[in-house]
Amino acid sequence: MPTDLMTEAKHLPAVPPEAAEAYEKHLQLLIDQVNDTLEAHPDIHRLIGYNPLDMMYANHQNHARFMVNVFKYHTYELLVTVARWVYRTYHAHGFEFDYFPNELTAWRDAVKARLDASKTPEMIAVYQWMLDRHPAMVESSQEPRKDTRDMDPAWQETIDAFIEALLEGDSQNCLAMAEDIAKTAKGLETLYLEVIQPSLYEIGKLWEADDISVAQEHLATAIVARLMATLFPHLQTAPDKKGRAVVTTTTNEFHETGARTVADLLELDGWEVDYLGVNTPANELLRFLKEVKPAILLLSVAMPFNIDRTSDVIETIQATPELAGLKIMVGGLAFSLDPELWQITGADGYAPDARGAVNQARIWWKEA
Ligand code: B12
Repeated sequence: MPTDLMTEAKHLPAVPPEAAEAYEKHLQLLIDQVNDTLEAHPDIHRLIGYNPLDMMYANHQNHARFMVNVFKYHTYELLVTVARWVYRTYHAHGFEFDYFPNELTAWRDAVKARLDASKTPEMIAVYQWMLDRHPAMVESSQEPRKDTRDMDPAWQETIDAFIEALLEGDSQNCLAMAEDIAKTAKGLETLYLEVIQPSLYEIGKLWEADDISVAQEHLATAIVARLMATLFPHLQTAPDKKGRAVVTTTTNEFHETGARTVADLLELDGWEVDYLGVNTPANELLRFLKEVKPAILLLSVAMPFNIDRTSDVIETIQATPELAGLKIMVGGLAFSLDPELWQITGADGYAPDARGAVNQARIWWKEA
C-alpha cells in the first residue's frame, strides 16, 4: 500500500465527542438519505454491478456503524485498512469503482444537510479526504494483500485437503481428518489453531474474491460447528479447576467459531465455561454476570464496527459495583490489524488467539 495514505490518515482532524455522538444519534436519518440519493442515481444498477439493491443498503448500514467507531476513537489507520478492503471486496463482487465517489459524496452531503453545522467540519474533512484520495484508494485496493495469520507450512497439505472437503460439503471426510488430529486436548488445540482457523480464513478470502458463494461459506462454517460439537465432549479437561468464565459476543456480532474455540480450550484447561454463543444483548449479559459472578469475561469481536458496542458493555460492567474484580479479556479479528487497538475497549487484557487467551486466563488465575 502506498504509505502516504496511512501517513496522511494519521493527520486527519479528531472529531469532537459531541459531534461523533450527533452522527450516531442521527445514524438512521443519514443512512436513509444516502440510500435515497444513490437509489435516485440514473446509473445505479450499473454502478453496483447489477447486484440487488439490498447489497448496497447493507454496505451503507455497515459503513455508518463503522464510521461511528472511527469518529469516536479517531482510528484513521483502521479507516484506511477497512476502506481498502471495501473497495477490493465490493469491486470483486461487481461494484464499479465509480460507485465509491458517488457514495462518499452522498455521505458528506448527508452530514452537511442533517447535522448541526457547528458539529460537522471535522467529519466533512474526513469524507472530503476520502473523496480526494479515491484514485489512490483504487490503486491501493488492487495491491497484493497482507495475510492476517501465517499458515504453518507443516500443515499446508492438511489445510488444502480440509478446505476441499469443506467446500464439497463432505462432512464425513472433514470429521475423519479432524478425529485423526484431535485425539488429545493438545491435539484438539492443534486442530483448532493450525487447521480450522487458517482454513476458515482462507474460506473468507475465497468469498472476498467472489470465488465461492455465501452459501458455500455458510456450509463450511456449519460443518466446522458440527465437528467441534462432536469432538470436544470426548476429551478430558485439566485436573485443576480454575473458576468460572463467560464467553460471548455483543449484539450484531455473528462470528461464532473464534469465541467457541476460546470457550472450548478454556474448558479443557479446567475453567467452568458458560458459552453464551453470539449476539448477546448488553442488558442480558449484565444480568447473567450478576447472577453467576464469573472470574473472567471474554468478549470476541470480528467486525471493527462492533468495537464501540463492546467498549460500551465493558464500561457498564466496570461501573457495576457487584462486578468489581471481574477480569475482562477481548480478542478477535477486529483487533488483529493493530496490536494496540484493543486498548480502546477498556478491557483488562487481550490475546491474539485462543492459545493466548488460555495463557492470559491462567496468569489471572494464578494472580487471584
Ligand atoms: C464464517 C464467516 C461469517 C459467518 C459467521 C457464521 C458463524 N456461525 O460464525 C457469517 C455469514 C455470519 C458472516 C457474516 C459477515 N461477515 Co464474515 N466471515 C466469516 C469467516 C469466513 C470465518 C470466521 C471464522 O470463523 N474464523 C475462524 C476463527 C477461528 O478465527 P477468529 O474468529 O479470528 O478467532 C480466533 C482469534 O481471533 C481469537 N479470538 C476470537 N475471539 C476471541 C475472543 C477473545 C477474548 C480472545 C482473547 C481471542 C479471540 O482466537 C480465535 C481462535 O484462535 C471470516 C474470515 C476470517 N478471516 O475469519 C469472514 C469475515 C470475518 N467476515 C467478513 C464480513 C465482511 C462479514 C459481513 C459484514 C458480510 C456481509 N456483507 O454481511 C457479515 C457481518 C456479520 C456481523 N454483523 O457479525 C470479513 C471482515 C472483513 C473486515 N474488513 O473486517 C471477513 C474477514 C471475510 C473477508 N475475508 O473479507 N461471516
